[in-house]
Amino acid sequence: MISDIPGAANVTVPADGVITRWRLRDSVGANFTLRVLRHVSGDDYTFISSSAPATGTDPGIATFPTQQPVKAGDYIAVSWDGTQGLGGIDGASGAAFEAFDGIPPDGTTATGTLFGPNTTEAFFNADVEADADNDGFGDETQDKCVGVPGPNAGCPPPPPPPPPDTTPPALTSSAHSAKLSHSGIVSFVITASENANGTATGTINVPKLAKVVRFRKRNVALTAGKATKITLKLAKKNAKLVRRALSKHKHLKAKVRLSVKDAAGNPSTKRLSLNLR
Ligand SMILES: [Ca+2]
Ligand SMILES: [Ca+2]
Ligand SMILES: [Ca+2]
Repeated sequence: MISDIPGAANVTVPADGVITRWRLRDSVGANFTLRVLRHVSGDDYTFISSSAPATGTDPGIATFPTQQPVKAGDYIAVSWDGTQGLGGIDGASGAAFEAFDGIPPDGTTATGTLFGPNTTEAFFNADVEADADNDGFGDETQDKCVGVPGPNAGCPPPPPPPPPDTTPPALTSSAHSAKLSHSGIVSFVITASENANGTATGTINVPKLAKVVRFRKRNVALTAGKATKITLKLAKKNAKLVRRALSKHKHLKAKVRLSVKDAAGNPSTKRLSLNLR
């Protein structure tokens, strides 16, 4: 366990931010971790965080990604379990370090032993990036949404999907009567609360003839909130028959039925009873 101490400015964090990568040089073995330490007093330091385990390269420089928030004045250190060799240079002018027994867990405070000055300088360093939105993602290379905090690579979570539509369209019409044209057409106006598609049809009961005549079924497309005129048409011979009954002052009704579904498939039916004139 090693950490250079005050005076070795290259291992104190200059500003609040996030460590985004770190390096080992001429180091042998696996299970090195980069530690962030916060000075308490004297030789006491609190261990704040740990990188993922890393394997050194000797000779050479090995670089590792990490994501460790830091505050100005924090220290960095390297932990290892004793089987590895951390690269360094002995007798470096001004070099000093604190050594800790074992590998203190994150969140604990441990007391180190000071070595130096003019002792070993260890070969490790780290890059700190600003984290202006304080989301733990370095703003230069990690944060995909700089200035907006969020847990997904520095971005806010996507909005939740809208709840499924389980409400059928509401159909309204104030039509109570309709004129039957000579060609056998009736029309009326209907409004749906949301876009809906379906069919319209209807019947006219002509009691005198003991006969029910039927309008041709037709497709309807309703637009949300828009009054839509629906026309239904009788077959030619039925039109003539109903016109004749009407002309004899019979009271006849067209029973109209609309069956539609919204985009989610929720069905809705509307029945109208129209006095024919
Ligand atoms: Ca950020
Ligand atoms: Ca962000
Ligand atoms: Ca709906």
